[in-house]
Amino acid sequence: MPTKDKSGPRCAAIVGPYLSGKTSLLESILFAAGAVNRKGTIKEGNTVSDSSPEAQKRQMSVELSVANFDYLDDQWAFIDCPGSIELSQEAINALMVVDIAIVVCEPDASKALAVSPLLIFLESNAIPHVIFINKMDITTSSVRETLEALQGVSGRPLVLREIPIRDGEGITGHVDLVSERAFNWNAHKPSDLIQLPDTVTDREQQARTEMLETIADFDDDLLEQLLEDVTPSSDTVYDNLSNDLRQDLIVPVFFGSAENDNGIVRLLKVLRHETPGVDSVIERLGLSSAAQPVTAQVFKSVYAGHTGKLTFARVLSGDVSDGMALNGTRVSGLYSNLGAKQNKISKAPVGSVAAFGRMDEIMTGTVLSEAGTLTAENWPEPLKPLFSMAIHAAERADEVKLSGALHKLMEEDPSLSIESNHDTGEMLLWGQGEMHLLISLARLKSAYNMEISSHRPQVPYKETIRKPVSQHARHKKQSGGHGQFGDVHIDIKPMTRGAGFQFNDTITGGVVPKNYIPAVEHGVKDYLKRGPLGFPVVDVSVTLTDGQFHAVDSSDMAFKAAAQMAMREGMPSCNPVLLEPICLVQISVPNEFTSKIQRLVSGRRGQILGFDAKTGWNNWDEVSVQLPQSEMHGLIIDLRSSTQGVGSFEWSYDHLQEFTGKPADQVVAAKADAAH
Ligand SMILES: Nc1nc2c(ncn2[C@@H]2O[C@H](COP(=O)(O)OP(=O)(O)O)[C@@H](O)[C@H]2O)c(=O)[nH]1
Ligand SMILES: [Mg+2]
Repeated sequence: MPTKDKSGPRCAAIVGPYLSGKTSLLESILFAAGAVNRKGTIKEGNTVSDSSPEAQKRQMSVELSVANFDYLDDQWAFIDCPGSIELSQEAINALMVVDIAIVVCEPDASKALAVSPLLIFLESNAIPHVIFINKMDITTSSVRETLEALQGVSGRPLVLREIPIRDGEGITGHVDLVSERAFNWNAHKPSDLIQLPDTVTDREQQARTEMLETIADFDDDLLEQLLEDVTPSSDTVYDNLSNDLRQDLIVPVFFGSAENDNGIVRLLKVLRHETPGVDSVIERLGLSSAAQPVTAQVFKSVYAGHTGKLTFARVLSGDVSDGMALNGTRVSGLYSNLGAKQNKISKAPVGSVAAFGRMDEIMTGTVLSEAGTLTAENWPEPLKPLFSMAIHAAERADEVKLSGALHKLMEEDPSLSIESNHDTGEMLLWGQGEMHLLISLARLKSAYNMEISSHRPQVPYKETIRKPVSQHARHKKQSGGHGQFGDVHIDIKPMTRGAGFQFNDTITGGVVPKNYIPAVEHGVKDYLKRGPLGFPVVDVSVTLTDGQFHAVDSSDMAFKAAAQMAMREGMPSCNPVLLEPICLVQISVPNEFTSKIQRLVSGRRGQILGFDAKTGWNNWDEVSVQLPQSEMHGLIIDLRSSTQGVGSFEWSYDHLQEFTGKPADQVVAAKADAAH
């Protein structure tokens, strides 16, 4: 056995697709380590992780939870991450601070694709990771098949570290390929060491050879030994396995059952011996050259009711003590968590994960230090918004409170954002999908007791004209004392797309006195807020060419009214047309789905501009598309459902485009209805 790194508490993230059994695995690990006396279950809602009301209601993890515990003489912090792709910001932030990731998978080849985005993230950040194939108690498919499918989505060679012992369909134990020892599994009890069954010897030899050959690719000495038929010492094999894992050259694969507590101690022992220390995290974050006596990376912020704000951080160097000032803010309360259970501690040593109390100004992603001068160069940007809903407080009186609560929610979850849409007057909540937003709204209700109404956002249509018109209008009123008089001739002309609005005058001889001309422009602009079709008008020029005034009765107000009248009367003859916003969308999918995207896009009145292999993404394509904004809503939902949940996109507003025909008429009719 190799000597293990004694550098302090270590940290592992449990990640993987929704429902693969991550929360159950953590529970099983805590049970095996003696950190809980009785195992909770997802069904009963009493697991250490998933303590929030939203998690219990949905029986799924909606945010990460931290569990600190000891195993043998080591301290560990495990972070259970939600699996839903809509909540992946949590996992991304957690993964940046851990020493190792445990990727939990279904024992099903057809579901391997679901881990692809996660593996790509781990590889691109060189985060050491192992795969744990769970639910071996109910699987009927072979480990081989699952492994092959997983290899198809992994950029690193997978190294199977054990093989199953089968009895008919069921799995009764495993053989460790390094020690070549066999174990018989017992439900909820430790495994028994048994003699290697004859039925597995051939398979064992073959799998062991494959394992050795893979690691020999990274070690010439080992390769030589294999070529010369020398059996390498188990120290050599262990050293290679842990070095390759630490450098993210290989991905060891284990299997078991979180439900029955099989393969769990095996996994814990591997982690104990092969997990690197915190130094590799410092390097990953880009902080190596910026050493300071005490540093900690913040990866999560939570507003926890009466406790106030909790800032979760991994201590990267030194010891953090309660009361210490970091980045100009005092740590007021220091806690070690076991799920929702908080233990007050006085010191968080290097390597540990702790919750720091009441650091109100400190945001997720911050590097804490006494000088407060550090930033993690490689901290990931928040995920870009994919789906939105227009929201408002059901009670008017809650509007101010809503804005405060939303800001807290965004602090807790950087993949949420809000936008006040200038054109439609709506407040939009943006996130990673419909469920993500529904969970956020449920949290607003449970944490801030606020009822929110939500609906599909309006599309900010505009309109323009296709024909020039000259128009005369006179505003004249004779009521009582002072009259009103303004008279204008204007030319209304279309302009090129994107030109906006222009106002000119060609008045000579003071037929409209200079001081009234701004009022004419004012009147025109006022009208353009809502054109003949009911939408803001763009890309027109208006020129004041002639007019008349009255020495007593003319005024700014009268000229403004005359200009509005001229627009109102002239514009309907200008052949108005609706403009719809078009977005530029970069859709990323595994290339087996690229042809499906074509259908998805044409079904949404979109246009494919081209596609290419996505750089750095094994077997993924990036498809460039133009899509009307009205078709963007729900795109992520359809995209995920046609790509086994993994497709995604980035988008930006591109241009306005004429929108005609029946769908356009419907938009105009709906707007007219809404105005009545
Ligand atoms: N049969 C079986 N079911 C499991 C196993 N692990 C988890 N489950 C079940 O799978 C479901 C999802 O588990 P959970 O831990 O919440 O998955 P997570 O979404 O990855 O955290 C629950 O109903 C668990 O009881 C396992 O090893 N075997
Ligand atoms: Mg979970």
